[in-house]
Amino acid sequence: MQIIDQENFDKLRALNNENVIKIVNEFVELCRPSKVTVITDSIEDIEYCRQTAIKIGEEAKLEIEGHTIHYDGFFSMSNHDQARDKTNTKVLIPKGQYHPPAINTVEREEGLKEILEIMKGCMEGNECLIRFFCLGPKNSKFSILALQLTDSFYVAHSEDLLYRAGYEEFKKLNGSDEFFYFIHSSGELIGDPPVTKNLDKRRIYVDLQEGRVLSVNNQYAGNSLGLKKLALRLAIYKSNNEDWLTEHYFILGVHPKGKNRVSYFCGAFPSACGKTSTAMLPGQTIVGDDIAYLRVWDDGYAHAVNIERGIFGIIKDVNPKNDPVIFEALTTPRETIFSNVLVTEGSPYWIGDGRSIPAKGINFSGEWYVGRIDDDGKEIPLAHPNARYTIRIEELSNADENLHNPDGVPISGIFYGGRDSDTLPPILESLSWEHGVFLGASIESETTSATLGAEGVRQINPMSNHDFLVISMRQYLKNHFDFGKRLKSCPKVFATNYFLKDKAGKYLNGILDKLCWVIWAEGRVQDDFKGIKTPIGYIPIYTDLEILFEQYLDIDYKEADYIEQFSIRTKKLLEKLERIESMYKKEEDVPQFFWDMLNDQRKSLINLKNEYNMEEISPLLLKKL
Ligand code: SPV
Ligand code: MN
Repeated sequence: MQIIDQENFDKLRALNNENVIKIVNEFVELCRPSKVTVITDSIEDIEYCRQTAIKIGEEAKLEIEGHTIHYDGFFSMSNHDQARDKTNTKVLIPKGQYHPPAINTVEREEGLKEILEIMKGCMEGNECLIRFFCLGPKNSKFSILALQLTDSFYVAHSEDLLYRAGYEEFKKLNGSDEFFYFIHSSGELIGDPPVTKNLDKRRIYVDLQEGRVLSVNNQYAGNSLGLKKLALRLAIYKSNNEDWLTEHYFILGVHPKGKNRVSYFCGAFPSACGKTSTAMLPGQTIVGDDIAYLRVWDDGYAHAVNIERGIFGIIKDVNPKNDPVIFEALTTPRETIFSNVLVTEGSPYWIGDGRSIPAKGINFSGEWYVGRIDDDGKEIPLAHPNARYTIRIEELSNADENLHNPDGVPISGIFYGGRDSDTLPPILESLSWEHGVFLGASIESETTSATLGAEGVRQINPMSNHDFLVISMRQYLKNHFDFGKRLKSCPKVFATNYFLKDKAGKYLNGILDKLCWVIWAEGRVQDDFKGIKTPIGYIPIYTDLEILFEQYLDIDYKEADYIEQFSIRTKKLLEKLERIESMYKKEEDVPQFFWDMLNDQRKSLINLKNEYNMEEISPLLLKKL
């Protein structure tokens, strides 16, 4: 290899791993970069990535120390690279094997042929970085190592913020091939800042057989960073063929006032259903906001780790009122990458930041001004709705002390958060572990203006993992169910819905009310509160909520509000069961417990409706049962 000099080659050789050398050789030959640089865990190597990203224009410095801006390829509101590309992300399935209907698949040989052809020479004229990371804490049974080849310094820099360094960990592999690997190239670049030119040739192909993902002609982190949603898919495959879980979960430490204790919760929420804001609730601590691995631990509890150490968060609507902790972190000096926001006089602005909108600036469309339209005649917003920030969790004042604990944290509860205006109450607790799996499998969210198409369309998103399920629903649900059965003490499972509306379309809850639901759930797992048993799960007793609202939010929570929010809407709930049934009927061999649960729910809701001879049953009536 001529394009790799002796110093860099020595860094590779020091790993004593022929598998790594083989992969590097194969893809350097295919992608033909002009130079190969191996990045170790040293401060100088890491700093090289960060500084070069700025030097070559993939990032630019902002006014505040440590802040930079990066733009992903952007041409118009309908043709861009600022979100995950579901259409061109495909799982390679060997001939004759089952193609899960929920995701895009392609026959393996055919898919490989296509992407390897696109990748021929894709790094020409560019430098290829070889990077090593650890998904999960170091020295932990949970963790998986990952090798990343990329020609994007932005990708390499983002991964420094988001993942733990792994070069030294690779040495401990003793030559084994027990690691995931990711090959990424932004492809041919145009413009200043440089963005991917050939978006029509954007491909992200997941090769389960080899434990690798090939990704080309893109820059957006959800498509390009191997360790984020690409590794999520590989880990879902691996864990479901073993005995642990990979989930699209945040991990939150809940600290009720005056109790001197912490209980850890996981939570899965589809986009725009309050995931990050739940993980960031005031007075609580954060372990992670996106992806967790869970194992049955020696103490009989489920333990979870955050496989990341940073946050790639949606910046829209982050303002001092809704998210004081993040807003503070984003407006003070520290290493932070802003992507796809507006920059005016060296400062970043985004939609819903609570400040007055600047008249002009630079954003993904170049020179931007209020009222500017794109080639499709659409008004260009000041920042993309999916504009993001990348930051380390340790930088936050609410970082949890167990963030890097190799044993993870014991999980007491799991939240599944949906979005509907008229069906589920704000919080309920499942009747059992299997009912909890059913609740997770039936998370429904209504589409919002953040995605193209009609608003208010309900979509079922099992465990918020719909886009990443590279295995059959049968296998996924069965493993989830079995996981709980192997625990001495199962986490209690809760469903949240922050988006209930009244008949006039007004939200029934304030943005911070979720703090009370979370504290109530913590009290349930610690046996502090009694619940009211309903066919769909346990709901809170009014007087407990009245106290919590007063204690945590200084709000006088009225009984009438409680009745409106927690009534059991039998008609709407039965309609929801219909939707769940019709979606799961499309899947092959859904486990029997799921159908039993669905049928039980239906029967008991019909009984309840008949017993009271009404469609909406007040929780106060139920209490008298
Ligand atoms: C999500 O969409 O769930 C994210 C951002 O966490 S992305 O990296 O694009 O997947
Ligand atoms: Mn996510």
